[in-house]
Amino acid sequence: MEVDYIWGTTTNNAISVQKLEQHFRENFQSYKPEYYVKVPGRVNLIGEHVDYCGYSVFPMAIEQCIVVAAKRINNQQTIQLTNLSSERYENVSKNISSISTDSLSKSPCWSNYFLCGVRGAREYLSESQLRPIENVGFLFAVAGNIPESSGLSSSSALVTAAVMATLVGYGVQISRLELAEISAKCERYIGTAGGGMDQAIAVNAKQGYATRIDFNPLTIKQFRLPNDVKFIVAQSLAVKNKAASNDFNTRVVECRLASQIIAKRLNLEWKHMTVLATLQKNLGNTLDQMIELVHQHLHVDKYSKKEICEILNVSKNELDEVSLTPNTIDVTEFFLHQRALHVFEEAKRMETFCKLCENSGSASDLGKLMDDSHSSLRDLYQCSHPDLEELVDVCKRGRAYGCKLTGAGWGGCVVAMVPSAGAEEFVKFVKDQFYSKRNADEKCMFTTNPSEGACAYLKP
Ligand code: ADP
Ligand code: NG1
Ligand code: MG
Repeated sequence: MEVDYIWGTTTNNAISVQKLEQHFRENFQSYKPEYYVKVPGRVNLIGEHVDYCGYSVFPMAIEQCIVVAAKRINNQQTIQLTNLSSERYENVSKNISSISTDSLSKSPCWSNYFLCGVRGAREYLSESQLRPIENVGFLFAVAGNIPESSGLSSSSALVTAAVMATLVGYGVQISRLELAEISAKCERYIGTAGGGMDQAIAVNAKQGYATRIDFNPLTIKQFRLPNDVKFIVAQSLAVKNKAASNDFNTRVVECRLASQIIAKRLNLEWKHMTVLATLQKNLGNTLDQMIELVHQHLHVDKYSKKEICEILNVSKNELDEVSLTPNTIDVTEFFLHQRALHVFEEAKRMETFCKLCENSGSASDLGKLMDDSHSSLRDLYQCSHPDLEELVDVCKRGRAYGCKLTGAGWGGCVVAMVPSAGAEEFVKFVKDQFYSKRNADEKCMFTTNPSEGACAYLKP
């Protein structure tokens, strides 16, 4: 009997390559895949909602992943897409050279995430590289077991897998850092103004390690986690597609406006200060000094668009152009003090967390930082959800050292740090207290083992 290779082996819904290959053949006239690409999801331990402000993050890859089975087709320009979950994700066929950024931002449907990646890969190529492959099309079949819209970065695994599958098919070599950067750039075509954490960890993760990611320039440093604790991810069961509303981009824009208003108050070139870390760099300040500036220059009450225009001395149209995204121009109120305070304090927590990991700090100190991160996300950043709050409460009662939402929030998952010796008891407690009332099963929770980053295979 042929061996079936599976990915995401410790999870109940591991991906079977046999099934994916069979699906590929059924949908694509009995052709066999030529190669495979696998890209993992991630869980972020600390440094939440700071990457797009230029601050560092501390995620690790999870075992759950996106797998793409692929084949090049000569003498045609189409790309054909199919998904193993065909009841949820319809087949799509598209001319490869006519993927427009306008059409990608119109709908966050699954195929548009994939096409963002194909477009991003093609933008990376020069005219002379594109010419000989003008008449190369692709067959792609996708399978995934990352819980979707749950803060574990299924979207970026999908986009990054599409970039890789396209470049591998074209025979183009690329460094991991470049791959992460182009994947982050092209995922923005879907409409979310994310910072690049998800794609950077998906590509650069190393088995057994958490990764510190710094931006501008993108740099990666691997860290061992304490071995007497386990990190457990649990779904709140509330889901949130980040590109389907303007909540995520509103936070990005609030941070941008906070940065620009402080810059204006300090007589700096405010239009260039689109990112809080750039403002800090220009001022040569410490994070504590930045926190002082938030208290001095940003009021706690909401800002209206009119007030912001008056402070910056611009028209509404100019503000739309300089500071807002297409889906935030109709937002009427902005909370700048709270968002900027979260970012600077979270950046401090992330630095402390890394130092504690390096110097064998205590689990309770690490856990306290995770708890503080969560409180700040709930109260200052307002990106939690009532079901997720109930889950955090259960995790704390189950004696987690620390627990926080992971990813963008508004639902999704929490990550809890628990003593290794008490992990089994913890899982049982959360099942009893949270999942049993919801008739949900044990697939909703898993212990994470830091996994390897993206790979391409000729055979699985
Ligand atoms: P996440 O927190 O998981 O990144 P997003 O809202 O950013 O959530 O993206 C979720 C979207 O990604 C889904 O709505 C779907 O369009 C796409 N997606 C994720 N996983 C898959 C998959 N296995 N197959 C097809 N599309 C997927
Ligand atoms: P999720 O929830 O996985 O879509 C988002 C952003 C990250 C980061 C986190 C919050 C994208 C692709 N991802 O993740 O860049 O800002 O939220 O820390 O925009
Ligand atoms: Mg996402």
